[in-house]
Amino acid sequence: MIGHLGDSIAAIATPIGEGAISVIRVSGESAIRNVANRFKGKRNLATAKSHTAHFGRIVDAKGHIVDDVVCTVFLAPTSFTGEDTIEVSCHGGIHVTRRVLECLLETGIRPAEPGEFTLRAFLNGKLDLSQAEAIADLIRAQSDKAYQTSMDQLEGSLSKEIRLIRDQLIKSVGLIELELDFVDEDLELVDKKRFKESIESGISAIEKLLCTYKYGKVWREGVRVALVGVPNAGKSSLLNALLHENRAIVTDIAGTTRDFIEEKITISGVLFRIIDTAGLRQTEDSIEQEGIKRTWKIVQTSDIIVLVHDSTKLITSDELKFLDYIRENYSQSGLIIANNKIDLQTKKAIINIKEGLIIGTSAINHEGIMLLISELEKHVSEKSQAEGRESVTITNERHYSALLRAKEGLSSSLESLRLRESGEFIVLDLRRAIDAMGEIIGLVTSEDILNSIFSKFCIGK
Ligand SMILES: Nc1nc2c(ncn2[C@@H]2O[C@H](COP(=O)(O)OP(=O)(O)OP(=O)(O)O)[C@@H](O)[C@H]2O)c(=O)[nH]1
Ligand SMILES: [Mg+2]
Repeated sequence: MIGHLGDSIAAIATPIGEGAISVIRVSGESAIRNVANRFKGKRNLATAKSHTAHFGRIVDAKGHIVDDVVCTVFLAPTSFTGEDTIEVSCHGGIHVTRRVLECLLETGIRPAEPGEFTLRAFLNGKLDLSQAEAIADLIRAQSDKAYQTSMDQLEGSLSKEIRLIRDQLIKSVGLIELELDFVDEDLELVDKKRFKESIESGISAIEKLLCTYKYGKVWREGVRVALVGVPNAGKSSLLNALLHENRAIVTDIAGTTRDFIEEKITISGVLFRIIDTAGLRQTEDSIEQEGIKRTWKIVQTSDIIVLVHDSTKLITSDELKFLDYIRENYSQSGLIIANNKIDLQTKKAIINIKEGLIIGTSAINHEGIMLLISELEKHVSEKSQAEGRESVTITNERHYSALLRAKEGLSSSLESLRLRESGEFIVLDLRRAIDAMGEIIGLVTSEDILNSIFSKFCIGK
């Protein structure tokens, strides 16, 4: 899609549905001229000044009125895309919006691909790649934290940090390259101690950023909380209690939940994805077996595991097996035991579980639910503080993997330095790191990378 930068493109920029207004965005060299051909108003749009709005009508090829509109004109380069752009606000109905769009397309404008407006903004230097990605994150943000981190990124906090580290590395490479130019004269222009310190400070800055990813990712995508346990322990009831609605089917038949159910709740600005799973037990039922397989997969990808135990029962071998698995594979700080059905007050079975935090709950009369919620909240805030919350947070896997590669490059340049290898090796490693940093903000890029980023945008963005 990068090949057709000159074309004028158009797309509906507002959600398809009924609303007060819809906005159709048009951008490109001939954008204003084309729309002007179908616009009847007091002013000729083709000669309109930038940042002006004009009331009028869109008419079809035969001159029939299609809709009343307001056209807002932005002349290059002071528009979002950096090109001449016109935004047509029409009545917000599905059919009327499509009719207006069709009329405009008839003038030779082509439909925009997903993310093509933002791609153009990037290619025209209006924003860098990490800022373009922040726009997609901002639109998708479902919690305050996700909103804040994407807004910071859009404002350029990440770009600034990356440029700072990268510029320092470029200086270091420059020095080594200079020395290589004078290799025959055996001149030592670089103070190796200072050079080493500068690379080490680059590594430590990158490591700080890498550390933020664990929680950056969680803030962007939500904290995954799995409700796990044996059948009939009350997992689905607990999900319903957390959501304050009857989302999951609850019965006294063991094995009610066959497939997992995921629901979202926001606690103190953080999105939590609560996943109710199929009860763990040995079973001959093939549907249930598949459900249990999925439960294990969910356990492996969850940030917090709530083992729901029926407090009226002794711990079962399935629960013990599960706890063994957690002990071997997880940090126990991510385990909470909901000792459920405490309202029944039967002769209490002692739970001899040593790990995790135990909270007495009753999904039926909502006892312990607030405590459970505050523990979920505490878990995230404690962890994020322990990880050292920096002002810049890495939320995107692409950035994370580029930073890892940058760190690798820097580490091997240090190793080459230690082994007194030729400066050429050091330059090669440093260049690798510089390029990886450049990928984050889009200084180094390929059509594949751009396509994979922008194809995930919505049409009209
Ligand atoms: N008294 C009491 N009963 C509960 C409580 N939580 C769940 N139950 C009951 O226990 C039974 C099983 O509850 P579910 O929520 O379906 O249990 P589950 O763990 O999802 O079970 P599966 O889906 O079969 O794995 C139902 O009859 C619920 O009403 C509780 O806190 N107190
Ligand atoms: Mg269930």
